[in-house]
Amino acid sequence: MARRITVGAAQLGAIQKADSRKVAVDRMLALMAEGQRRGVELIVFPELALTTFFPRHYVENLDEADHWYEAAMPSNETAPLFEAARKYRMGFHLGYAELAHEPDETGVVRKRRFNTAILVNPDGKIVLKYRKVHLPGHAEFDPARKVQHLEKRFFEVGNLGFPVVRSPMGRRDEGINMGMMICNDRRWPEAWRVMGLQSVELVMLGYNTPSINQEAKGWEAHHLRVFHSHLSIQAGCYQNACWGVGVAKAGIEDGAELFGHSIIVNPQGEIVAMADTWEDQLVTHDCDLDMCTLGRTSIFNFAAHRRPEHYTRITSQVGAVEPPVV
Ligand code: CDT
Repeated sequence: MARRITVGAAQLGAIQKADSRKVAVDRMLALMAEGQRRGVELIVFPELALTTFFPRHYVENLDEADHWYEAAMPSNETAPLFEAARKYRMGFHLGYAELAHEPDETGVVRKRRFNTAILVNPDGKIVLKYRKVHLPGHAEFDPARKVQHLEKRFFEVGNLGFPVVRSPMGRRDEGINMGMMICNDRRWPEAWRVMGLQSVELVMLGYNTPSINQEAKGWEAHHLRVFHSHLSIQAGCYQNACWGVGVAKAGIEDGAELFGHSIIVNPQGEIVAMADTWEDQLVTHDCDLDMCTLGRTSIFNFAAHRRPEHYTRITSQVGAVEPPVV
């Protein structure tokens, strides 16, 4: 019998700066209730789903921004999501800003800020946590930009790697191999491969991607923004023979446009479901996990074909070097 799970990509329309956590949580609860009616067993919410994409708002002193972060998960405000998971027997993936007090690499306990995602099972238990590794944007206010993208100011680089867990979910009592990445990570094949090497079957990722590239010195065609997002997710799924659920925040948020286009992608790299609004919207697909077998036993049979002795530059080098001139 096929190993199937019905997954929901729960796109969120804009969450404005003035919106409270309750506004966001109530909208997510409505999507979970709809998911329950449509047979969803695992629902995926976007990056920083509880607030506006606040890295567009500069603060001089980071402590002034503490109100954007969650110091506890669950908290009073987010507990209803965990209750809904138990009530509907539905797992969920949630992106949020995390405030932690923990030792840094020197062993000093201090306040630390991460762009985080969690996977919660139908018992309301957190079974996996991921902290964003690839932080785009800049750390200082950039007067040349109409909209700031201060992720490098608001977050530290994640320190949990790209973990994959096998955990029961929905009908799949035997477990599914699940992993997470966040937004910009999807553009980096390294992130996908690290999870592919852990036999990931389902990758969940939330994103907040502006329709306009403020870094572009010249002009960048708008349609390419969506194309590159889809291209990255489709390639990651194909090359690692896994399902992917890419879920956006969409629409005009604090005056800045986020492009939406949430998708579910199969292990052949095909888009099987896509959001077609910039609103809160649930798109679903009944994912056959056995579809992962073809790729991983043929073209992408890693054990048979990978040649890591020729990939050492990937981990020994960061920036590109020039080739020798002959
Ligand atoms: N949230 C996030 O990572 N967004 C980036 C936009 C980069 S533009 C500075 C992305 O890669 O989609």
